Amino acid sequence: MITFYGAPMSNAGRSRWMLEECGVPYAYEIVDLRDDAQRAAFAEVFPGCKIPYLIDGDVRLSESMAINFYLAETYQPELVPADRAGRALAYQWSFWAITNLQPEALAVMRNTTILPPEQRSAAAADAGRTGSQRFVDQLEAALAGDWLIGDHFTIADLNAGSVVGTATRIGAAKAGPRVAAWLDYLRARPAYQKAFAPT
Ligand SMILES: N[C@@H](CCC(=O)N[C@@H](CS)C(=O)NCC(=O)O)C(=O)O
Repeated sequence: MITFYGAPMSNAGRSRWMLEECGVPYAYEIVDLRDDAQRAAFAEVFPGCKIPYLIDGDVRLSESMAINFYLAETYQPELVPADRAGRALAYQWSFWAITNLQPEALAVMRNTTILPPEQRSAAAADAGRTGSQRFVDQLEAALAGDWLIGDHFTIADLNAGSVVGTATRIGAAKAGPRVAAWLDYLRARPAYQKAFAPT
């Protein structure tokens, strides 16, 4: 049985979504890292002390994108493009989301909600909005059909969609019509609904 450590409204959401896409049973351990006792207990399991974290037999993994590739390749291989160029595109969109868009959106979140008001910077939030919009516009131009790669849903849609969904939901960027329709398809998926249902 897989054990999955995560929490609502965190980077773990995209790996929980992938677990639901794979349809494998798993034990969901919710960890509140702001709670000292829970943090200490989780550090015994994973000294890096970040969620998501996954244990599947001998496999122990952190990093949501790595977890998602492992889960898809192991349990739902059709989510990973079979050809090398398609797989490279899946990596491209996954890294694009987590290294380009996510830090910009996080800058908006930190400077509008996470930091105490006296530590927030309006300039940093504005810069984050500008950066986020640039990347979401890039995606708008790249989305030629319904999905990022080929003619069906892949891990690229899930990994990128999880970050784009957050960036647009918090108002870091506005989705153009193609991105908005794509996000609607993603949010309508039963696995998405299960993963993000209130716990
Ligand atoms: N790049 C990692 C980021 C993981 C991460 O930063 N998780 C946050 C929750 S959203 C966390 O565990 N923070 C606790 C800490 O940094 O101490 C991933 O995508 O899995």
